[in-house]
Amino acid sequence: MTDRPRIPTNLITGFLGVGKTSAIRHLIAQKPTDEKWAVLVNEFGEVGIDGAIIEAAGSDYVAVSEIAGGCFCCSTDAPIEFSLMELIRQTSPQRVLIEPTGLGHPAKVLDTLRGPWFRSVIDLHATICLADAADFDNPKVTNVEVFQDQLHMADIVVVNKLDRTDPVRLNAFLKYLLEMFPPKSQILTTTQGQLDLALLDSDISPERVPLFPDAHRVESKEQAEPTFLKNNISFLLPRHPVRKESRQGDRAACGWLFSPIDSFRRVDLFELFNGSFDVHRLKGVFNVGNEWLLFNRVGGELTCESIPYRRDSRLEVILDQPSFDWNEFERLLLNCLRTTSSS
Ligand SMILES: Nc1nc2c(ncn2[C@@H]2O[C@H](COP(=O)(O)OP(=O)(O)O)[C@@H](O)[C@H]2O)c(=O)[nH]1
Ligand SMILES: [Mg+2]
Repeated sequence: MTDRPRIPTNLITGFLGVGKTSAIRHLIAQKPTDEKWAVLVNEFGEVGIDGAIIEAAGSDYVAVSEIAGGCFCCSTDAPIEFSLMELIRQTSPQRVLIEPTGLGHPAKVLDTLRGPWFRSVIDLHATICLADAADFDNPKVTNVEVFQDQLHMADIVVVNKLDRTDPVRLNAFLKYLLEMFPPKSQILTTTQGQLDLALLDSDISPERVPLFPDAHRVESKEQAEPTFLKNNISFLLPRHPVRKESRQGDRAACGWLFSPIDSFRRVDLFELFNGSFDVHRLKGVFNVGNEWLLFNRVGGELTCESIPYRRDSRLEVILDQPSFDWNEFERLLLNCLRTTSSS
């Protein structure tokens, strides 16, 4: 691999739900048709959703690999070295994009990408951090050291979701970003993660060091358990989902995998996902009979779109509270299933 040209690689960072996957989908849409890309996605929860979304947006020329069940910055079960090296070995991509989890700390990943495994293989370009100005007003986010370091270690910060940002909040956030040291090479604004492809070839700055290098180490034994949900649907029986709970600090998370045969009533899913529980992030893909739907909720905002994905129905929920009655939630989820005769 060493005599090949090094592969341009970018880390696309940002907190939960800011638009990282949207940005990657938008970049893929601009990909020259005959260029091969590889995308490595890391999901905090046990059930990976983003890999499915990106796969559905891509083509044979976009290889997607997903590491679910912990962050590669802190979980020993999610080492980036093996997955990325394997992805590169199998697909020989001409460009690599990496989406860490919204709770992930960029420092260790950047160190690994600069380290002996990858130094001769990849050509590290700018780290691009997506951000939502609304998060800048939310102490549940701003107090998180990882959030601060995601901004701190980025070469380029893109303030996304401009459509739902008021000017006062936006200006305060831009002022904060402009005063950061070392300065950002670019500060941009956009909606729907619309990034220009040329941005990927911006240079990385070698001098950015984390403010909180110890943020987000392994906190509980729970996180070090093997990932057993990982894309393995052979054991999924209809109406018997597999569920895995996890916890990160004071955030409870839970994921479900359903048999591909299970079909849901969309109206009931809408009602359940719009419920008044303290959601930080919810995302899922569901078979609703005549099509499959991608549900996305960030805070109180729920969106839904049709998606060309057909593998299995899956859901991941991250709450802004340390515990939750997941049994009751699962009962409500199962109530959304169609019986064979209903529609
Ligand atoms: N209103 C609004 N929603 C957006 C925008 N960009 C992304 N979203 C939505 O925010 C949610 C999370 O986006 P996603 O790309 O999955 O975020 P990620 O968790 O950072 O990967 C999805 O429902 C997106 O459709 C935007 O500019 N404005
Ligand atoms: Mg994502």
